[in-house]
Order: sequence, then structure tokens, then C-alpha cells
Amino acid sequence: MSTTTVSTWIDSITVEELEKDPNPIYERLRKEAAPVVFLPAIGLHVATTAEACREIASNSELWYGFISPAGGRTFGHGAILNENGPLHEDLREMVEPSLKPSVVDQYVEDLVRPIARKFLAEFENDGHADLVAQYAEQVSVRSLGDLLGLNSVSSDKLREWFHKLSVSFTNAAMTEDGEFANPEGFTPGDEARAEIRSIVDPLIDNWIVNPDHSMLSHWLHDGMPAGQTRDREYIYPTLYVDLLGAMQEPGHAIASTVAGLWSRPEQFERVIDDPSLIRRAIQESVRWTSPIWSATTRQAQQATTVQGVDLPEGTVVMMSYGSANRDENVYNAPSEYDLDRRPAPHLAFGAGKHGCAGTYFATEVIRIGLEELFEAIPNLERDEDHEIDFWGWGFRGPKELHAKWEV
Ligand code: V55
Repeated sequence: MSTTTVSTWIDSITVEELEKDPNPIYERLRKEAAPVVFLPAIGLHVATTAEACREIASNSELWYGFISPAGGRTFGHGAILNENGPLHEDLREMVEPSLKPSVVDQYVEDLVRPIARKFLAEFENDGHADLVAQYAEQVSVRSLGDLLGLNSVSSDKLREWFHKLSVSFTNAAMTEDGEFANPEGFTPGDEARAEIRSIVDPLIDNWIVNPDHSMLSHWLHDGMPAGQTRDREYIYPTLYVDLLGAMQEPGHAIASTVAGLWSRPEQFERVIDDPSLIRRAIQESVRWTSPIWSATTRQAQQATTVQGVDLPEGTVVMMSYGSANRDENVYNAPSEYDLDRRPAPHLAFGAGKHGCAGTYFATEVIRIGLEELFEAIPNLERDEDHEIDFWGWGFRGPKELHAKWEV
């Protein structure tokens, strides 16, 4: 930073405060700061408004997919998030076939409903549960785990992996000199990666000679000349993306939807009585508390101006979609969960060429998970003995969600 820069409240924002609750800080940023502003705590700019995020995300010629320093340290480089041009096209073509809505419709009910039923059966007669650990995370990881072909990896192992990768990916604090402020914070990610390799490498060895219908087998074989497979080193960074965000976020969304509805008891009752409202409840939930709150970056390929802010070539901008989705210029009373608000587009799944490839699949997992939960336990209530503690800036959702019901 230049020596003439005047110290402001923005300079004293810490990653810890953001993780506890980014909302009041971003509310003030949207009100008092430029829509794209440098945040010293992370050594990057952040885009805070809907207009700024949309403008950057939709211009993929100027704004390339990029990965934050902590993200690159966690996944390695060459993930789908930060490849551009033909390599990015190849990775999208690799992941998209099983995620196309018409394809998802063919398998998702048979995949997810039995998984949801199995986990519900484990606690539905208990009269109480932590819906995050016992249900939302379980349904999320088992559904994608089975789709990928990781049937032999336990759900608790998949949960451990995404938790460890997430801690590492979001270890975003930087020193003034551009060094990681907490280098030891990458250890969980390093451990998870080593364990993933030790378990997935033998599976890949087998898929190379015995292709099957699993998504990872398709990643290896699809679009390759006969007798050839994609190099595993090419695939792994994108597999880590899935083993973090795609594993974690449907679970966050299931839990945040329940928490949002609990903030409006009358709306909660309406959704229990009419499951066709669940789709609307999910869209409002991911607007209200976006699971991927601030985890993806773009880099300017040349000097440019965004919403009046001049940015030099090479500027890296963190897309704070969770803030864009609470932009007062787009939504009335944005901090309130409201099933009845006039639907407006949101940015919970990003936009443009790097927009989420799993939007439809994830939304279906969330929908079926909630349908089965509300069907099995229509008298579900919040357990008021526990606070609902939302946590996270990169990724956000309730840490625990305690429910009770009469059995
Ligand atoms: C992002 C998404 C991820 C992830 C890390 O959009 C960052 C950002 C879908 O998974 O693992």
C-alpha cells in the first residue's frame, strides 16, 4: 500500500470478524465504501454490490477465473475455478454431462430419496437431533459421493475431508508483505489431500481399466481417444473443488433454509403444509445466507473501470456474492428471510462462464432432502435451548441446528 493511504476502519477489518458475521461489515462497505474496495486483511479487492459482482462475473473476456492465494495453496493450480480458455472448456465439458438438468432428472430421485430416508431412520424416533451433523451434511456428502463413485468412502470421512479442505481454503489472512498470516492453517488441507490421494488413486487405477457409470470414471474416459484417459494430475485439483464446495454447500443450504424458515414460524408452517413451496424457500435461503459467500475470485486482464472504480491490470477481486445478495438496491429488508418477497435474481451460484456447474444437481439434493425431512417429521421444532450460530465468510451456514419434536 502507498504511504499516503489514510488509515480507515476498512484497514482494521479482520478475517476473524468476517467469519463471525460478515453482514454488518459488508452493510457498511456497501453504504460507505466503493463497490470494489481493497481489503488489507486478505490483500485483495472485494466486490460488494450486486451490480459490481454481476458486471465482473459476466465479462469473462476481461475478468478471468482466478484462485485466491489460500485457495491455490489448498487445491494446487489448474482447478476448474482458475483455468480459462480451452483448458477451462475441457474441464467444463468433463464435469457437465452428469449435471445437465435433463440427465439429473433421470437419476436424482432414485439417488437422493433413499439416502435421505436412511439418515432420517437413524434419528426420527429420538425426538431431537442436530440437523447439520446428523442430516444436512450427511445427505449432501452421500448423494455426491455416490454419484462420483466414492461409494466405498464413508460419509463421515467425506465430511472430514470437506471440513479440512474448507478450513485451509478459507485461511485467507495475509500480512502487509503479502505472506500468509497463518501458514500452519494449511495443515488440515494438506492432511486431507494426502488421504484423498491414498484412497482415490487405487480407485482411479481400477477405473482406467474397468470404466463404469460413476462420474469420476466419466471424467477419466469421456472425450478421450480410445485407450487413453485424462491424466489424474489434471483431474485432482477439480476433484478437490468438488470434495470441498460441492460436498459442503448443499448441506449448508439445507440447514440455512430450515433456519430461515424458523425465523418466520408462519412461513415455516406453510412450507410444511405445502411442499411445493420448498423450491421458493430454497431460493430465498441461498439469497439470504449464500453458502458460497465469498470464495471465488477474478483477475482483470487489462486496466478497467467497474462501477466508477479504476482498477489496474492484474487486479484480483474476491466476489462477495453473499453481500451482493443482500444489496439494499435490489432487495427490500435484505437481512430478513422472507418466502413472500418478490423473487429477484440472485448470485448465489455466480454467473458467466465460471458460474456454478452443479446448480441444478445441488438444488435437487437440497429439495429432496427438505421434502423427506418435512414429510418424516412434520412437527419439527427449533430447540430453543441452543443458539443458531451461523459461521463463515468464504463459506457460510449454521454450525449446528438443534431440532426437537414429539415422538
Ligand atoms: C468455490 C466453489 C467450490 C470450492 C471452492 O465458487 C470455491 C467458489 C464448488 O466448490 O470448492
